[in-house]
Amino acid sequence: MKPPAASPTATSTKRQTSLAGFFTPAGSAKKSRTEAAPRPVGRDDDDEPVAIAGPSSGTKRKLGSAEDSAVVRNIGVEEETPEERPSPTDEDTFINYPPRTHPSYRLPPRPDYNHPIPIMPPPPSLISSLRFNTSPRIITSPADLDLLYFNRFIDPSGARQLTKYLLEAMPWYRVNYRTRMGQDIKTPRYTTVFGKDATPLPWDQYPKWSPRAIPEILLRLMQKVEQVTGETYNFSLVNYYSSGTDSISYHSDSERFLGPNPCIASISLGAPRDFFLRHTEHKTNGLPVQKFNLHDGDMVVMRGKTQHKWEHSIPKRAKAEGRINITFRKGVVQYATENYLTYNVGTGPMFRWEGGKMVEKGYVG
Ligand SMILES: O=C(O)CCC(=O)C(=O)O
Repeated sequence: MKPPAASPTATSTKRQTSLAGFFTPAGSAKKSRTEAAPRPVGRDDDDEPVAIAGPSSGTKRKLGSAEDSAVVRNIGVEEETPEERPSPTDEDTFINYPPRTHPSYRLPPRPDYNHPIPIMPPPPSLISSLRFNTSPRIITSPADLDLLYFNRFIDPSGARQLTKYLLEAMPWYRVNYRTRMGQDIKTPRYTTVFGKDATPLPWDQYPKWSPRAIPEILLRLMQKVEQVTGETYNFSLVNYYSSGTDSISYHSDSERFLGPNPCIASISLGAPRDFFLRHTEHKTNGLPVQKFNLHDGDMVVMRGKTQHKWEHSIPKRAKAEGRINITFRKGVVQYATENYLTYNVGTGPMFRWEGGKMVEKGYVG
């Protein structure tokens, strides 16, 4: 059993507002140990084909299918009402911001590098409201599963403010794409992505897609998550599920561009949603689907063999309120940047959260 490694980084409760020293001095970056040859891979099959282009469209999943409506058997998570859920046990705040260097995220020339819209800085009240539960439950059964479950990683008051801020501050996309098999896919949720792979390729030399700097609040969260997971990351993918019809179907994040045994940290904000995991060989080994009901502020960290042996999903539901999901991952080759921008930003219009709803803003950036 692998205990969560504590980071050696010192804790600081003071907010540092200056961005001076954010840059990595030119030429100081060391070559990444994890650099590997790029290998193009297709989109992981996490979105369902939809009927937007005639014959190639696939079957649409019915809401509340038999599997989806099965009673949620939380493993490692007691059934609790929000009021009964324990408060954070280890309440500390952010560390080490802004970073001067980072082991896997090569810092951008500017903190707002390639943002399609100005992303308003997080209000100091949001920063100071964030408190963290840094004591996870370790879940290593059934076979091949290796999870850390942080009940209310972010405490409720901070989580509420963070949800509102992210909704309003982020550029959002609803990506449509065609698979190599010719299927047209409409991603059934809003997405956005920031970050750059660990290679030393300069920010302005990506031929197809230019990486976007990780905005302040996500970078702060990333550093906190690094501290409690003992891993480093360089991408933040953010999903917004506006209702129960928004979803992500069974997939694994086992792409080669994430390196072997990728660790993915996944934070939930807003309304609860079911999160299912099924073993890749469940049809032969009979392992049951593992069902969690993720609440506001919870964090699940998938590590070890989990991405290779288990698939995860957020199934559609007849009724659900808005939920944001933030993931942190580490891309080790250039293709990671291309893949994530292609499938989480795409070439379609941008949306912004205005007046309590998503408003299409056209093509920006
Ligand atoms: O929303 C979630 O909790 C899961 C998101 C996810 O699986 C992904 O972005 O790959």
